[in-house]
Amino acid sequence: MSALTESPAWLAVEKHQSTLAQSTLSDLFKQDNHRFDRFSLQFEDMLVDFSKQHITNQTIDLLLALARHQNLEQWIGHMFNGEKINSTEDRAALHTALRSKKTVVLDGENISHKIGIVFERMARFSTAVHNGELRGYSGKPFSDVVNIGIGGSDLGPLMVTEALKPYGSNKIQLHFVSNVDGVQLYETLQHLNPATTLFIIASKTFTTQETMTNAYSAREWFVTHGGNKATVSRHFIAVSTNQDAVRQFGIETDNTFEFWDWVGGRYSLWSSIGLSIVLKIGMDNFQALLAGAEAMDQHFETTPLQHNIPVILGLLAIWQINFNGIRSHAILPYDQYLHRFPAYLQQLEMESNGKRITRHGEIVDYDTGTIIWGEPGTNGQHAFYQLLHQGTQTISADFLAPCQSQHPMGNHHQLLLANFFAQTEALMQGKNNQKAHAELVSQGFSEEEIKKLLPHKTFPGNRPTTSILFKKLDPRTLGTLIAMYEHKVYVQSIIWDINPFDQWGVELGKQLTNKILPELEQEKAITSHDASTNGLIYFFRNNQ
Ligand code: G6Q
Repeated sequence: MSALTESPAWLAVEKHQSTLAQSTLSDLFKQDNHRFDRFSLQFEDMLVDFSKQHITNQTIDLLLALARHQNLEQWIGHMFNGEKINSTEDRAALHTALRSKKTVVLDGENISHKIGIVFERMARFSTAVHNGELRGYSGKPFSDVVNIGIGGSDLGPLMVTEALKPYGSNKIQLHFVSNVDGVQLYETLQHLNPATTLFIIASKTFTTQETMTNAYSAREWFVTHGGNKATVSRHFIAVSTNQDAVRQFGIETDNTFEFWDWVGGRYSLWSSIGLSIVLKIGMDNFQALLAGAEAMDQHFETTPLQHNIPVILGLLAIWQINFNGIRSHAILPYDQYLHRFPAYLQQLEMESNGKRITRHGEIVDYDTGTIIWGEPGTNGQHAFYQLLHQGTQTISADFLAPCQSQHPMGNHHQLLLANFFAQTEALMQGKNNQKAHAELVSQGFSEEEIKKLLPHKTFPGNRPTTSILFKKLDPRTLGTLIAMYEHKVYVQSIIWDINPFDQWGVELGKQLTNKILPELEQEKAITSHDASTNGLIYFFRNNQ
């Protein structure tokens, strides 16, 4: 047993859970008319209702005691103060500095000043592209921008530009290429004109195999379809921390937008990795996105734990995962523009908290990261909600929706929200035998038919959900939402005593890829792997 799971704070939550498990969520609602007021928090235009979580006041008090036991308040301070909390890489995690209006100093250096310079360059660059001051080799203005990047250098800008489509300029069509599968680059390029296409090579390290392969192929396409080597520099720009590698690729320093090692990949959309965002929605909207995130940062840094939204959300996740055995969490946006939000949060949570070693190098004896997935409602309702309602595992979910549609049309939005509310109510209440029986009687079924159908028509309910409503999905609100989830993930990591800012787990596969690639290109006998891997390689070689 670890110090954490043996601690009085942990054991107290465990004991409380076994008592609380005897009542259902519906019971808890019946016992307390003020549940909604008690268990919901508001921040600016956003409401977070966690009353449909299986909790009482005591649950929150005990989880807060656990947070204090793990020194959560101090750790929040460590992050904002730029301490090297990414211990395995000996780095700070200062994505909050990118959106802070205060001056942030790291290792004696005013990093806010450096950030300001890059943001100014991004603004100037984007204006110059928009007003045609910067043009392609033929003299025509740019019409298309292709962001080549992967993981943190792709998912954030892609999610944000999809979410904020109504704020985007029609002058620029934005494309994202991430997969090393050549079909993605092929499908993107075949509709583009090299003379009016601008490529952003977005890579923190500028060594990522997928991104560099795509970047070299895009350059090859460019020089063989009308461009030439001399004009590459007008059409290729880089976003990176690795200036040397950028120069080696052939991109001038003037065309490079820097960021820094204290910005983690999956926390980098706020940095120059957001250049594609700026090109699409403009600097003012990007600043509004940053301002929304900063507002949430301040809330997280200064609000007492019991009223602190990311703290409560993080602790509820701990409650579900570690004390209620719920290891799958769905993100269900009732907003089509948020269709990439689940994928974005999947990386944020699973890459950050998918760890099994504590900060002190010990193997944990409790569950950490959870499985994050999801799709926009109402599509999910007609696909996988069946398992949420009647499957054998309990899955928790966040439901998200704006109160105002970006494009009101008839009663679509009311219908969308009616579905949202109905689903969370149904997941909570379920339908017992008695109710299902009465319904079948009223539908005219005979007792014999009812006997057969009844078990299939009942719903256990008691499925925990959190509802997040906001006025409108504008840049500020989106910034607030993303920062809220970033901090929620951080809170979980502190309780679990793990480092959420590294990602060593992606390394092993990369190393083996490098070993296998030459084997696919040769005729030599392959014996060095296990029988399955050898067999797969042979099958591929014989059929490629
Ligand atoms: C994110 C991860 C990872 C990273 C990609 C791309 O936190 O580190 O998703 O963003 O591997 O890395 P580069 O930006 O260095 O190409």
